[in-house]
Amino acid sequence: MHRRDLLYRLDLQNFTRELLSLYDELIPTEEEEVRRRKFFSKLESLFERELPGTRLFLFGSCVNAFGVCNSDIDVCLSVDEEEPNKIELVVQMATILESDAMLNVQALTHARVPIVKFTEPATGISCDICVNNTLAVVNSKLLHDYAQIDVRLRQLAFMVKHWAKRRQVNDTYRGTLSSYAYVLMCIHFLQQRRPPILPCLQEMRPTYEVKVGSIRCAYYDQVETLRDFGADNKETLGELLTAFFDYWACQHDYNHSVISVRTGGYLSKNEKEWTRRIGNERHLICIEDPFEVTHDLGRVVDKHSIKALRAEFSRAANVVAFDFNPWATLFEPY
Ligand code: 3AT
Ligand code: MG
Repeated sequence: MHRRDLLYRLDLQNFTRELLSLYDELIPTEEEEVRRRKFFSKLESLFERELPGTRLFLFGSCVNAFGVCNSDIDVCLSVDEEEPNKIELVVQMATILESDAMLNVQALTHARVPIVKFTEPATGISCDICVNNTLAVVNSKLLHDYAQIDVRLRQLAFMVKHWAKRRQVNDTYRGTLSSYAYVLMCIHFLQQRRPPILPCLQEMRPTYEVKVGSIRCAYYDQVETLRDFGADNKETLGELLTAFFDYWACQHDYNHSVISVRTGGYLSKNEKEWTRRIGNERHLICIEDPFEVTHDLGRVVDKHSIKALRAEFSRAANVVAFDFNPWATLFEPY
């Protein structure tokens, strides 16, 4: 091995060590998990009393394995009605939560997905509750199942989410991507490594199947049988994060390609008919939702935010390739 290659290897080893120690710091503690479980059972009792006949489900990062410490909690209220009046229910929940002395209760009735937001005073836990968002519960399970196959997915996604929050490119209201979109980007990326680190669960014999409205959600969920799937690939977290940023900075074909976790590969914008701007949807970066396949998670990105996003990918790629202390510079607040 050349001296230069040897130095590069040593740097990468160092980089991986630093990233893994950050990963450990970001994992929620057992104490936090206990606090969250208590919070949720208290909420369940409140709703049993005040809205009998409904049920609460957790979704998002508190159950999908991609929640870092102090994340908020996403809850779905499930009501037995085909077309419930979601706005009315959100307002009703806000009243219930306010009379239970919750803080900062806000009913966001005009959001794409109406929600009520609040904070529990005793624990400081922030929580969002939406209505009948069964697909989000199912896609949280899919992400959780992928995370059981190879620990490098959780590690990579923690780094990418942490980077996106620090660099302010994790805000759909401001035209950048959701945490959910970033995790899908990580899954897709690990499906593409050679040898692959993750399989494509939706292309395998389904062992789990539910129907959400007209959408059939089916995939192989016996992931405990796949624990060795990525064993032939020896890439470390430092190598993967470097390659991830290089992919989104230099290699992705933004003009033609759609990434698809569902198929474990790429689709073309043409076949998805995501080539024209319709309303505010521009498809400047295309990430297919694994179940709601007409849904592009990149649709929130506009002509300004795509520039900011790609500039951040390039910055990250440069930092990890050339910076003397990449782990420090990479996560510097924007
Ligand atoms: P944070 O740790 O809160 O940043 P998260 O995984 O909870 O990450 P979000 O709060 O962005 O992610 O979203 C909560 C869940 O809602 C994640 C996913 O199950 C669902 N979700 C979010 N955005 C979409 C979307 N555009 N389409 C479908 N499901 C979505
Ligand atoms: Mg969340």
